[in-house]
Amino acid sequence: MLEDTSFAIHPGQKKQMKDTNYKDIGNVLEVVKTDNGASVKTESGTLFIKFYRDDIVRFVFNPFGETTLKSSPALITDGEKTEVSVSEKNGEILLTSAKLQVYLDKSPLRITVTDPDGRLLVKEGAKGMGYKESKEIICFKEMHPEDHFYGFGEKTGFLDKRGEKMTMWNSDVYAPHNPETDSLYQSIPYFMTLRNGFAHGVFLDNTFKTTFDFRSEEANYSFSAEGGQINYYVMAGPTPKDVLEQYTYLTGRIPIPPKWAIGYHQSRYSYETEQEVRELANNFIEKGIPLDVIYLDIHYMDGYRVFTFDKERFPNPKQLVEDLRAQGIRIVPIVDPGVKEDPEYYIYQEGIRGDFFCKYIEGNIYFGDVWPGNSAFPDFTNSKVRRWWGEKHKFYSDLGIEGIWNDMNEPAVFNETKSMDVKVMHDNDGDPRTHRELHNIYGLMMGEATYSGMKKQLRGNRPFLLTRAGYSGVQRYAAVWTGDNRSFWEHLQMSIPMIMNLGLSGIPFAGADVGGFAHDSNGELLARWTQVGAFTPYFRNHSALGFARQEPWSFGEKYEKIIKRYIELRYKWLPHFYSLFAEAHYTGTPVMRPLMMEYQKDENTYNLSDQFMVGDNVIIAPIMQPAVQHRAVYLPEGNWVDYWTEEVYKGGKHHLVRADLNTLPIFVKQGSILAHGPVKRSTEIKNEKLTLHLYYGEYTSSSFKLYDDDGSTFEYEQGGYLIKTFDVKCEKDQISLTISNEGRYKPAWKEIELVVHGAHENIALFINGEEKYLQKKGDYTLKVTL
Ligand code: MIG
Repeated sequence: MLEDTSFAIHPGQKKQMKDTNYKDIGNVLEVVKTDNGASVKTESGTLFIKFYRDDIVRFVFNPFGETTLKSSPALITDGEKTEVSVSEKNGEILLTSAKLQVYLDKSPLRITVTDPDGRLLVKEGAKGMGYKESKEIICFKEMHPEDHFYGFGEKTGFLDKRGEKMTMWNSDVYAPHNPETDSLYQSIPYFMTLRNGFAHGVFLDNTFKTTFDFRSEEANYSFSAEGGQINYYVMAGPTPKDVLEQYTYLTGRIPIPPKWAIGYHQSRYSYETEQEVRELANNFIEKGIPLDVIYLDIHYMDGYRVFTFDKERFPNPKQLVEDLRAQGIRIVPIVDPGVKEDPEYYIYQEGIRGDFFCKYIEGNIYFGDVWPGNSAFPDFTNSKVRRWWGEKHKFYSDLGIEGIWNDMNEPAVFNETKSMDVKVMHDNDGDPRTHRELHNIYGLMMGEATYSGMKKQLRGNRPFLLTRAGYSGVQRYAAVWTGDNRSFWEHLQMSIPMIMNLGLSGIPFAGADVGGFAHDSNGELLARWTQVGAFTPYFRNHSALGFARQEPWSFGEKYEKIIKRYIELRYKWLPHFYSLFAEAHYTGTPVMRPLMMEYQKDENTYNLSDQFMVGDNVIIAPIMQPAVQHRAVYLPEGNWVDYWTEEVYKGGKHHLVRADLNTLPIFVKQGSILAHGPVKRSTEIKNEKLTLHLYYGEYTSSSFKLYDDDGSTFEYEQGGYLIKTFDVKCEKDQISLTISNEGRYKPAWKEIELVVHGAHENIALFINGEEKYLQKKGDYTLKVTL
């Protein structure tokens, strides 16, 4: 391949001299006020400006035809009625809502968006919106020296994407995941800008291949698409959490996951037989290592035909699922989109008879080579097909299965382009579009089909779905894992900013293959990776065929002990995690956060890629290098308590901390609360007990919302939940704890144990205004039962 030689940088290479001549969308000819904004006629088309709320405004422009307000399936709302005033002053047009101001320069048309105080969000300068005859569209915006950029879904590299150029094109990338690896499995054409401590968001809802360029020019960034309309939203912030709330108002939030899905998951490509799966489960039980899920990768199927089991390897899947379930372990099978071309296979037959597969405009079915060999691909852009595919999952739910793993749904195909022919014409519910346009939503639509189907089959129980591919909105259906990483320390390091940016992209339920997928893992790496995994929202150990096994005991007792300790720690923290998942469900705020989300004015956090927060009061600073027992940790303002030693660290500076292989550095902010449960072997074991840890610190305060519900049904949508809010206020010699309750769920735990850390003598504890306890002895710990 010529690209792999020096020919790639030959001076005559055309590629290097890409045509950058965009046509500007021209001058404003006329402005007409509309319900939620304005319709602006320009020399080359019509621009719609539509407010979705006070704090969200959309810009749509079609340079090649009628502008339409149609949205991609990422959107779950048409917005709400918003007061917008339109006026004209000194030749400039101004649209205002309570939280945003949009200025239009008329010739040429240039847009500026500010907050009500005139603080700049986005501004067009020398260049604005444009297009090329090739049907490309582009938007330039001014870039300021203070700008930092986050989000963009699943990208390699560091947290802050300033200086990067990124392409969105769902791609199956086996193994590399290098800093320069660009398109991965997810396309989330959205980002958040942080400028001088204020955040705002931009979402380019365009399903074509899109590019976000923060590299090519010093004073501008751009976002562009290979086709379609200019169609983007500006979200006002001003905090990163506000931006997430605004973005997920548009694209939806995660359902509360079933409790079992936030436990520990064990996977391998593949556990190949029923026997092997049973032995695996027994091993966990004998060793007392907690486990909630075992995955079945592609070997469970009959010749890789989805919705089948191989009769020899898995003679009695129903019994297997039932027996494991009795042990508190669930089975999650893989389901790929490719359907084997086999006239004697029922799914293929139904797909052909129902006309459910992707086709060319000429009518012939598109076939691609994947695991089962030549295969057809359901056209998930068609709601009939989604319904059919969803109903097919009865095959799994009848066996007692409640979780599905969608892989290869970019879709990945074994060919030169690695995917489906872009000329394939999707049905798109009667509005046919090419694969070039809809490629990036194939995985999202498969997710919708699978999630909705499973939800129906499970009759009231929550399904769990894991997906590799997605587009904005994928969080409504699935958790996301970051695909085929490798057992390298560098990949452990990279997983942290990647998962944080997924969280900043509306996808809070995310994680990487713990231990690394390809390549041989080792004890030290697995131990350190498990420490991290225990605090990432999605926690699964997975590894590939042909490489070292990496179950917790694979590298000897020394490592097994440490790995077990951290899986147990995850179970201890489950009530805390569950509360954070509920927060994500209600607000869009991610479970795992960059420090910048809580400390947006603190520059030290802006590109901090090797530490993260769990909720708003815990900092995890893992060791991610071999043979290293020390690291620098940045702690923002406030006092921080070492979770293990209770040593107090002053914030606003860096510290050198020591952490032997047994230790994951965890810091808890003074004044805050952690919720712990008992260590259990599985979330199915019902020995509920709740312990709250309150970290005393003079003149500190916090608010913690403990969330609980039955963990398995959708009753929480009808008030079947409990939110207990704990407002903490610590003063010189006193702690006031105010507790309020919401919801009607009666939790399994009957009382809460409260452990106060760091309280010195004579501290009075007030609960809802009543003095409950006076600390007498100097043992620095209070124990009361609430
Ligand atoms: O390598 O199904 O990312 O997790 O084990 C191609 C086999 C197919 C890719 C997934 C990986 C999974 C594997 N799959």
